[in-house]
Order: sequence, then structure tokens, then C-alpha cells
Amino acid sequence: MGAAKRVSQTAVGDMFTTAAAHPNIALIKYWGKADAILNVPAVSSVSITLDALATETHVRFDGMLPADSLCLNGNTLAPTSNQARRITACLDALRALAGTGLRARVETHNDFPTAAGLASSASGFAALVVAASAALKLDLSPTTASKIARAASASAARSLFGGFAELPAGAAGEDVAAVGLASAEHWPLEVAVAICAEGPKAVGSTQGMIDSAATSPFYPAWVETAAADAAAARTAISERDFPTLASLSESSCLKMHAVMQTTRPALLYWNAATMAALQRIRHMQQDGIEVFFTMDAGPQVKAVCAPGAGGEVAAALASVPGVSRVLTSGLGGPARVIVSPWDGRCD
Ligand code: 2P0
Repeated sequence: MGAAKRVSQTAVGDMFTTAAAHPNIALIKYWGKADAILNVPAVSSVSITLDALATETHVRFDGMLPADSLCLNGNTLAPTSNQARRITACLDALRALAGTGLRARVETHNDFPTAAGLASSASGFAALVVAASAALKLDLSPTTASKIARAASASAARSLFGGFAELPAGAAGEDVAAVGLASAEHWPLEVAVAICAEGPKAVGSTQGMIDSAATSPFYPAWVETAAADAAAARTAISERDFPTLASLSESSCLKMHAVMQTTRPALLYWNAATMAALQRIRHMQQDGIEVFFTMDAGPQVKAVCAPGAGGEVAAALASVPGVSRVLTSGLGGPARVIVSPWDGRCD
């Protein structure tokens, strides 16, 4: 990573920034770590970044703070919580680059359900890295920013980029970063997210994928076939080949869920509405609509649609029994500093 830059311990007057980042949905899935300490993925993943959902994060470094102070969706995080420790570790990496020990006040808000399989950690850590690095006046390259985000949460490395992004697999100790594959304008796919259950998931991804590597008999085959899937997806995106991307994405999703379901204890993220939504997508495909499904570590069904098909698909999914609501989105841009002042939700 880049050379350390010294920040004055007293120059705190303007050390605040707000950033926005969008969640992403992997089409070729990440599930498994080559290095659990450095958080290096064992498989390459390819994602699309959504524009309709966002995290906004305000970071203020303050010489008066004895410790980082963290507020997520209006709730103060206990310093000993897992989320707080991950956020502080991410800030520590940036403080090391800046050569400062200043503590930070972090206020972050998601406009979508947190920890429900909608990649809130992806947009959250991407926004945190952009906001905190800007507040510290660090001029990070996208590669360095992506490495720091990946160490916090691998999917966050992808949310730094708009459109289509890839996070390559790494070996133990390898500090990999995501790369942008294409902009949203290259192929403006549309997404309809069928919310099949609200609320946090039963088992988080981080522990789940460690358990999968240790116990699923399908895990070795999953890792062996992932690189070919990612390479083929890159080509399909480059050529805007919807049927090929659809086939690869559904296969990657179902392989990942086969690994999840054969993990001990089993990771069963689907519910009845999930299955009904999948069947509805199958029927739409049979009717010639260009749509495919993907799911993550939660019950929500994400329908990825060819440009122009999103409205029809969203309407169909909204009528599926058990689907409480449908979010629609186009593809979004990269994580970025925003000018709107943070109004403060805590204190
Ligand atoms: C993905 N997921 O590629 C996959 C599919 C969930 C299922 O990336 O342990 O929260 O923080 O690196 O990034 C969710 O995993 O996991 C994820 P950590 P992260 O989108």
C-alpha cells in the first residue's frame, strides 16, 4: 500500500467527509476465503453495482474523542460488537497510512434493509473507506482503496466501482483488489429485488463461508470451477451476451447454495417465497422474457433483467405469495464523496 502520510493531530477543523456507495450483487459468487485473517477470497467474483440503494456515511476525525464512536442507522454500536471492531480495524488501516491516531465519529445510514442479504456490508465499507480516506486527505488509488475495503469485507472491494466489477481470487497472504470491468452505460441491465423476508439473516456470511470450507463435500468442486465461470462472465459482459451471462450466473448461484446447504450446520437461507419467486422467473423465461435470478446469503431473490424488462419482471414478482415488496434498480456508479451535509442521527 502507499507510503504513510503524516496528519497533524491538531488540524481537526475540516477533517470530516460524507460519502455514498451502492450495494452490489455478485453474478459470479464469492463464497470462501483463501486467508481468513487477511480476508482474501478463494474464488473470483463478478458483480453489478446498483444505483437505487445506497449507504451514506459521514466520518469526522476529532482529537477530543477517546475512542471511535459509531452509529449505524441511528443506533450506537457497542465498541465490543463485531461490527464496531471491523469498522475500527478498517479505520486503523487508514490511520496507519495517514500517520495519525485520531479517533473518528462515524454515522452511517442504509436506505435498504441491513444484513438481509442485500450486501449492506459492501456499500457500508466502501462508503467508509471513501469518506474516511477523504477526511484524512489520503489520495488513495482505486487499487489501494479496494484492498482496504476487501480486508474489511470482500464484497466491499467491488462496491468501490460502478457498473460491473471483478474481485479476483487470491492465495493466502495475497493482497488482492477489485477492478472495474465495464461502466453501467456499457450495458444498462435492470434489477428487481423480491423481498421474501425482512430482518437480519440467521448466519452471517463471514462465519458461514468458513464453515462451508471446513465441512461441505462440494466446496472443492466449487473452488475448482469458479475461475472458469468468472472468465466466461467477463466475456459475456464484454459482448453483452445475456443468455450466456444468465446461464453462468444462475449456475454460480445454485452451486454456492448447494455448498451452503451441504455445510454443517446447514445454511438454509431460502423460504417459501424464495422458491415461489424462482418459479415465477422460470415461467417468465419460458415466455421469452430476458431475466435470470441470483440470491445471496439471505432469502431475497434478485432478478437481473435485460434493459427495458425490469418493470414487467418487478410487477410479476410483486404478485408472488410471500413477497412483501419489490425494489427496482438500474446499475449505479462508483463510491464517491458527496457534498450534502450530514444532518446527524445520533446525539
Ligand atoms: C457475494 N456474498 O459474492 C457473496 C455471495 C454473500 C453471498 O460477498 O466475510 O459480507 O465480509 O468478506 O463480503 C457476502 O460476503 O463477506 C458476500 P466477508 P461479505 O456477494
